[in-house]
Amino acid sequence: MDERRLIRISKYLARHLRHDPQRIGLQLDAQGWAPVDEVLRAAASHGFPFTEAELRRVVASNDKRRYTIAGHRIRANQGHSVPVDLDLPAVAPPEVLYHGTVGRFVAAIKEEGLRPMNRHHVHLSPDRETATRVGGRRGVPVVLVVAAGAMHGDGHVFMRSDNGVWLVGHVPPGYLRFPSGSGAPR
Ligand code: HQG
Repeated sequence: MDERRLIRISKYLARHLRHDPQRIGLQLDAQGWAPVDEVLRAAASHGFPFTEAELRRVVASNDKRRYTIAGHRIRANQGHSVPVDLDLPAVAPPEVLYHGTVGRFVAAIKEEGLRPMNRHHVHLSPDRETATRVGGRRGVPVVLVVAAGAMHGDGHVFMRSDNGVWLVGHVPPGYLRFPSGSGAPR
């Protein structure tokens, strides 16, 4: 199957399973699940038909395991802007996690810490390579080091999504280490 088609389907799923289900008349339940057949029907009736085989292929082959199919239902593993309760257990994080961003956000982050912006949580990466990729979506990546163990010790609740992304409500600036030379606003 054409790689570009899989990416288009994945982006279509992200849009409607994370951000804008109403656009195609889709209803997510409180935990973000939608019936697979309803997703197929809604997409087809809004001008973007794909088959169940294609959908399953996207879910199985997705580079970041963005979606889970369980029984006859599908949901996005994280990244929602619509209110959903993923019902993930709180877990103790490793001592250190990483966040990839770009230089133009650094001054604000030094001031306010990391905020969820349009999502429900701040997303943190388990390793530098992943954080570098995340930051690189927006420009030259700047990788911040997060003292996750210390935060957890101070009572901050961490969760890990089904695809290994760490989630937390907010990271106050005192728990962040910035690379030298990343402070100048651009
Ligand atoms: C920045 C993708 C100013 C933050 C990726 C980031 C990830 C602030 C942007 C997942 C700030 C938000 C999440 C503050 C944070 N002032 N800027 N106080 N606090 N920011 O996309 O972490 O493809 O919501 O640094 O791979 O970039 O969607 O978060 O640059 O895993 O599956 O505000 O999204 O995965 O951007 O990315 P985002 P993110 P998917």
